[in-house]
Amino acid sequence: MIKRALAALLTSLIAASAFAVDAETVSKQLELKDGSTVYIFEDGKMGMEDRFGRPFMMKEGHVMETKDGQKVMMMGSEVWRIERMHDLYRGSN
Ligand SMILES: [Cu+2]
Repeated sequence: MIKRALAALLTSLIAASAFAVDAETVSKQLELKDGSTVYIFEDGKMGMEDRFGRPFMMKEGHVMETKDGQKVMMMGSEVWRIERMHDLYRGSN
């Protein structure tokens, strides 16, 4: 009986930590001048979201300008990670 409760507890702990790892993959979020958002993942790669919150592709090397005038160069185009993030936080839409 105790063993079974322990196993259940372990399973939920593992599930919780897997979720935490996913949540940590975005290290920075920048608002762009045109209203879109860049998500910078922990490995330095990025994903784009338009001003309506829809993920979109952007060519690597593209220079973007943030609202406060910073220039950021596109590294990677991790559309799938943005979509996965949406599935995790907003439910699939
Ligand atoms: Cu971009």
